[in-house]
Amino acid sequence: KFFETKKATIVLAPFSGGQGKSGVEDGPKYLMKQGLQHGLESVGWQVDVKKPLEGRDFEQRKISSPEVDGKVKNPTIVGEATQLIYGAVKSAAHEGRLPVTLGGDHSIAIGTVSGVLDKYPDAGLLWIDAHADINTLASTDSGNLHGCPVSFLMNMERDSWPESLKWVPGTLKPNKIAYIGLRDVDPEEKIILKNLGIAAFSMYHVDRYGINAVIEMALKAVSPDGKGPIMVSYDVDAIDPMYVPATGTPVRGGLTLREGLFIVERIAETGNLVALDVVECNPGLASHDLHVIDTVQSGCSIARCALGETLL
Ligand code: Z70
Ligand code: MN
Ligand code: MN
Ligand code: MN
Repeated sequence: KFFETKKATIVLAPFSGGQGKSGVEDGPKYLMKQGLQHGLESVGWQVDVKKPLEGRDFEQRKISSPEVDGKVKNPTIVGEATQLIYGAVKSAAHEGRLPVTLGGDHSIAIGTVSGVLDKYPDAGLLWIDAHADINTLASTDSGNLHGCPVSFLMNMERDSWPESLKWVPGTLKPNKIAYIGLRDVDPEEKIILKNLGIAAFSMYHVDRYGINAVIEMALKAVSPDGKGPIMVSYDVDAIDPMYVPATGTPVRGGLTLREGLFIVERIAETGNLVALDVVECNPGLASHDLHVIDTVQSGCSIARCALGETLL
């Protein structure tokens, strides 16, 4: 049992520097306005809110002084922002609270996962995403760091890292991560996944075995005895754009909304969840208001289900 009393900390991470589009930094504001905090309270959690990026001007810096280091975009602000998020998540975890971090783009998971691993070094990580986000600085074609967080978390090619990211401990082991929802993985990422023997369940596996079997296999992969702490880093683009249209890189053929919620309901049922990220909600990319509401409500549902809603 990881929580004596049900206390959570919502960590707001309004950051867009891991990719090129604007709007994803408004994700936390929309999720909060939709009632995410009240939703978690209604499921029985005491909730406080931390704003580690408050008063910083990352968005301004990204726009007014875009940085390119080789092919990597905006490494300085990504390093600074993720280190601040790391501090907030780490302290919440050490206080015995469950951090729920709201992105922002997925580069913020460099901070959240590192913070969680500081408290729970053997935590298993479930990465729910259409994308593998495991490019190295050598393999990335886009140069967007939201496509690279897992390679930093696993300490891959540290010699190539920008100065700003050298704070990252990089202690995640390949047998402690499993993916669900993959369907847009770069050729070099496929080679990395294969070489490291990482448990990766694509949409093919969801269709082949069903979501229930896939989540059991993913849990088994990261925690064979079923007792270890579990962190979920949930990119909303794992869910099909027909349910979650307002995201930076929509890829058709994704999880149904029910499959997407079932994953976190099942993890809630284990009682082993120790942290959650909900990332890549970009209200600015909606073509009309209903798309914003669908996307933001889906994000709120993910958080409530992960923290125990619908369990009788
Ligand atoms: C590609 C890259 C990515 C999200 C795009 C895409 C990565 N593999 N992740 N959108 N959420 O740029 O590295
Ligand atoms: Mn992602
Ligand atoms: Mn993605
Ligand atoms: Mn490449």
